Amino acid sequence: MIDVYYWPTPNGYKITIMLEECGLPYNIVPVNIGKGEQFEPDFLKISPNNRMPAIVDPDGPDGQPISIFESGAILIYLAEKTGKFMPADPRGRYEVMEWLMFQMGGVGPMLGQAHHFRNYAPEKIEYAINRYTNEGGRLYGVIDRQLQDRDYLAGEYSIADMATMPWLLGKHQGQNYDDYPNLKEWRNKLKARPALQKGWSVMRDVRSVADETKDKERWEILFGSKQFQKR
Ligand SMILES: N[C@@H](CCC(=O)N[C@@H](CS)C(=O)NCC(=O)O)C(=O)O
Repeated sequence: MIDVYYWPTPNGYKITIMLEECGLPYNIVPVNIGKGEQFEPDFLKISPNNRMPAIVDPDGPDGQPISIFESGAILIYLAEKTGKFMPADPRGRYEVMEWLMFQMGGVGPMLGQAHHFRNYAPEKIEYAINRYTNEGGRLYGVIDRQLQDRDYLAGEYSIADMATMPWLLGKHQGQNYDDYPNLKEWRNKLKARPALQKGWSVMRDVRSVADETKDKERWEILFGSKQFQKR
């Protein structure tokens, strides 16, 4: 069974959503990033960037165990393992890759910064809040335009949709879904999928933004000196 090194965050949800959509059995190995478990030497062996998610599949492509970190790489791995949610034909496959890379390089990092400066930063820095909120709005707009004439980001429902949807957190990122009607419709359609709902709810009850901002130890681990120690 696949071990999923996991904590309930948008990058974690991507993987549980895909596993649920594929009907693959999995075992959750919690990595409590608020307690610093991402820095444990054993975890760093499979995820050298001290970030979750990561997976260990005892039945890798050559029949041997394989570990993978980076959520985009994990999604591609699972799509190739199962033959699901990424077309086999090169044109369709590159289209999925384009939108997956757009999520990994743009939507995740930029909206993550919007979320950080709006909700977690100890000082309210207007320049940073505006920069990332505006960039976030631009990215919402790109998604909205892409969905003008298709149902899913890359045509068919794919790992690109699963990667992007959990990252669109609306008001936490200074965005209003009503300003992006195609995005809103797509998001509602995805939210109605039972497998997506199941994957998106794994351990969700253990975290809330309000608790995180109040918890100084957690803040220090994630954003303070503990994060930047040489390892
Ligand atoms: N590019 C990575 C990013 C993963 C990432 O940022 N994970 C966060 C939670 S969403 C994490 O593990 N944070 C722990 C830390 O900052 O120390 C991926 O997509 O897998």
